Amino acid sequence: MSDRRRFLKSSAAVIGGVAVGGIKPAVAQRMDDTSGEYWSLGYEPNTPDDPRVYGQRSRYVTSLRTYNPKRTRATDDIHTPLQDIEGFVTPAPLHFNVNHGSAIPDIDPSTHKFMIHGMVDKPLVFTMEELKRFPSVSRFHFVECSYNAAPPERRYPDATVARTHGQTSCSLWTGVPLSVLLKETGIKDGATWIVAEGGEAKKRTKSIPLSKALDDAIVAWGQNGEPVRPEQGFPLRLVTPGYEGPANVKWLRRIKLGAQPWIAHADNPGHTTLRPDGKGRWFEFEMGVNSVITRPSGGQQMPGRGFHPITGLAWSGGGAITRVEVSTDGGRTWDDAQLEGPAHRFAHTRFYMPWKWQGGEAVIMSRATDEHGDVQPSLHELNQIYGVQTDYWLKIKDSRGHFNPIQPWRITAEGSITNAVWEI
Ligand SMILES: Nc1nc2c(c(=O)[nH]1)N[C@H]1C(S)=C(S)[C@@H](COP(=O)(O)O)O[C@H]1N2
Ligand SMILES: [Mo]
Repeated sequence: MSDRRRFLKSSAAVIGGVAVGGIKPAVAQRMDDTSGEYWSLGYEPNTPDDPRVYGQRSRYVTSLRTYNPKRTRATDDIHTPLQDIEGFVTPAPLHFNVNHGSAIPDIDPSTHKFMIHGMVDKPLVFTMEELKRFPSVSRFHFVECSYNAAPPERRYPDATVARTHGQTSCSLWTGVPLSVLLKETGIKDGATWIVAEGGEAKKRTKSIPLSKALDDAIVAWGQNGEPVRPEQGFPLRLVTPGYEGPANVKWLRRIKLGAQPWIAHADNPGHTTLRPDGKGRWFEFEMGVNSVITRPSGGQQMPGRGFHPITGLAWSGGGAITRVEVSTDGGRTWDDAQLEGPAHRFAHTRFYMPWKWQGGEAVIMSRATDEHGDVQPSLHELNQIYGVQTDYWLKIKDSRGHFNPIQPWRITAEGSITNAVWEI
């Protein structure tokens, strides 16, 4: 008899025999006999759609992800409603979602295997159960699509912040550092790159420098305290903190080590910025320092004059956010916003500034700085780097990745809010 059962029996005897006359010994017996099923007694049926079994949000909370139903590319492209997010963690059901032309695979974790091979001393295959025996880490990191906030989504004056910046989300990722697994396999001299492969029908692949794998990449099975959601890569996802979305390979099944990049499926230069000759760069991993005001923001209506705090999110592929400044006069003057600490590295960071709207026109915007001292550029500054005029971004056909200029919102005298990114 286990200690626990012995305890239950003897305490039941005390209750039944001495202390509380009203309680029938049958109660104690049931506790004892059903060993383990006690907690389901009185709560039948214990079905998954019973909200007491798996929680649901209040029916008064209606925030949803959004997508463009007319999209012609064979890519799911579903955006996070950033205007509704509290704090800096994105609830998994509202995490943005990009899938390149394959259905979300239905992977049984009990049969899923993950292989590391190539330029290693000892190729290894891990089951999920074996992976979970390694010491795990839990870290807050954003995943951001390289196309987040790119010109097509920002072209429209009526664009909401979900549309302009909703391809970044932040989760607590739990898993084993890839460096720990590479200690098990060993690394052959001369290995400098890895290629990671997903487990969907098209087996999307991405080349990543080995240095990142050894630095802080995580082979993750947990997201915000529960298993990674199918849309985010269940049962296993590679998380490469601060690197562009495609380097965070979902449904991870294989990593191969080699001496050069593979020119893999997701290595195509459409994700990157342009070289002076107008061609896309091959590799560009780190997402730039970025921020956006999420409230008040595009498409919202100011409820009236008076106190309206300005709040938003900042993040950087360069590490932690150290400063966010806010301007309410179209960039003429700036004030330091308050950061909701601690600011985690490669994570969304909430900023906040008290503000009184006096009625009348105002253009509000935020500018982030990261731990390297990188400052988010204005559109004007980006134009100078590229040697282009603003017109260029409005005309190019394909979207360009890694586009992080300051996002101004115009508040009209009537209190409606529009996207002013091309006007400043
Ligand atoms: N296996 C696999 N991994 C993938 C993708 C994919 O289509 N297949 N899309 C990538 C891209 S382009 C992005 S932006 C992120 C999106 O992650 P999310 O869907 O969890 O938001 O996953 C990346 N990892
Ligand atoms: Mo992406």
